[in-house]
Amino acid sequence: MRTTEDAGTGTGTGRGPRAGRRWAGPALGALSGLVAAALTFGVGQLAAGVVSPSAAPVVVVGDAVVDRVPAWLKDVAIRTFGTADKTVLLATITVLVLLLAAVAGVLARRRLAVGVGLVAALGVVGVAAAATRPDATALSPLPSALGAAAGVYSLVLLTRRLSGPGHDSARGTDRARRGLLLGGTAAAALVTGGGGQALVATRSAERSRGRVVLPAPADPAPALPAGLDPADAVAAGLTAYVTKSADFYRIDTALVVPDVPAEDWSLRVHGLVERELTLDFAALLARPLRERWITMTCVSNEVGGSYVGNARWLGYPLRDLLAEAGVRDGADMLLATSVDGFTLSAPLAETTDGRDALLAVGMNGEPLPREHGFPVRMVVPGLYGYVSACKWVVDLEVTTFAEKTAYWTDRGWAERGPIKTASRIDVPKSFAQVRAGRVPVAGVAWAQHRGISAVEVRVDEGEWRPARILPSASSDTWCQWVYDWAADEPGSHSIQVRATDGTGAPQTETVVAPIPDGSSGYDSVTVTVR
Ligand SMILES: Nc1nc2c(c(=O)[nH]1)N[C@H]1C(S)=C(S)[C@@H](COP(=O)(O)O)O[C@H]1N2
Ligand SMILES: [Mo]
Repeated sequence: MRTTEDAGTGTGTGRGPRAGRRWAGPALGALSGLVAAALTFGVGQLAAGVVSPSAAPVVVVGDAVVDRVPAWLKDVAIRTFGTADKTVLLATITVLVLLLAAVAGVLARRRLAVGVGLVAALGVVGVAAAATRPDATALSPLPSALGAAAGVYSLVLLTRRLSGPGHDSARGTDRARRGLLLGGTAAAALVTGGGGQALVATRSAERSRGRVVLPAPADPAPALPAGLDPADAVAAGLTAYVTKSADFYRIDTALVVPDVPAEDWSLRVHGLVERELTLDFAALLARPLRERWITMTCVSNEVGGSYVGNARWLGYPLRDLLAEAGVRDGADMLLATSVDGFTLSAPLAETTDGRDALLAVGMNGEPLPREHGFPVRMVVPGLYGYVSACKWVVDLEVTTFAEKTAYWTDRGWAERGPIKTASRIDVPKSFAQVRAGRVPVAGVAWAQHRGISAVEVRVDEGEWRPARILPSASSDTWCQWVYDWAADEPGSHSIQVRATDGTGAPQTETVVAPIPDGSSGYDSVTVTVR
């Protein structure tokens, strides 16, 4: 479709009112495209609020991207953006779509079919992504399809109405009409999008979580020993022994937190077992539950990093559940699947050797927060999260490493993931200026299930000196340590820390990156004494 404005631009002289009009056409087109895209997102979000939050157009495309990007790129993204990688990805997709929509809007003014085709193609990408998600249902493509339909419809409407003749005769009313159309569509986008957001916020998992009443543990966690969290060190920045759930690191592949009401949850245990089992939430809560302090660590944690946290977990021992199912000979792996399709391969040996490997329902005295796996997740002391801590777990298959692989092991991470002994300096912070005299150096050290037997500190690569290890609830948690440094010499100094685990094995000095089986090397800080 050719418009009068477009026809006129060819003769513009580059200055004055004509120059303004030369850009008016494309600018209106771009604006139409943007507003149509906004309506696409709005309608898509509204439909997602009804169907499922994870079916929102940007989210399904993001999920599809996450599953398809090569492992190296994923590592770069995690290294660059840390836990903000999800936000960055969703924002990138949104900006790309908006740009393409603006282009579609411009093209539509010359040829409606081309612009519409571009918007429809974006819709097809969304529908295809939605339909191929592992948790896809028949309704999953609906938000993308409805969103794209609204986008196409509004683009056609805006292109036709905004490029019609008549504006030369009645410039004022024309501008008002344009404003009304664009503004009206933008308002519709806001209302549908906002409504969708509101629906998502009140989705069932949130309400379900509010109704859950956890039973008292049949086997409670030990009381915390005295002497933890020395006030001066904590005030200076030493990590608290117990990590508040709200501060607990979050690592997962889910772009939106899976929405699993406890009433709808069930777990299937199958594979190399004598008897298949299915367990629902009420049946799980009815079992005698065990409560334990367990420190979790992510294999992606860099030396000195913060992807580690210590919480009080309430759950049912996986070992007892598996004994009930009867593990058959030859099995060596437990393949856990999350409701969103994520899988992990936990070694059966560590899961059933008597340690407190839990099918957990509680964290720090409350139902699991949704981001941490509500209603049910696994927690296994001593193994990195990617081979043990399946959140939103719905399926446990007893199998073998020879037979099956899982999400991260398919992407180059090690098959076995025992946590490496590590220690971290929390205070002083790197590049801190400290007053000469007694300077408290403090941090945490962990070697889950082996425990920590010694922590040592050295300054400027001098003698290793023992730090004081504070008591901990069990060998399955980290411990805090404190070292009193007599900082007498002004100037720049480097401080290093190393730990020894409960078996007497020293922490590895060799510096390696997290991939494939966890980082190693000593943490260090440089401070200036004045
Ligand atoms: N469903 C699901 N479970 C998962 C993951 C995931 O991506 N999806 N990530 C694992 C990884 S790599 C880690 S380190 C822990 C992190 O648990 P948190 O987010 O509760 O700290 O969860 C594990 N369980
Ligand atoms: Mo992890």
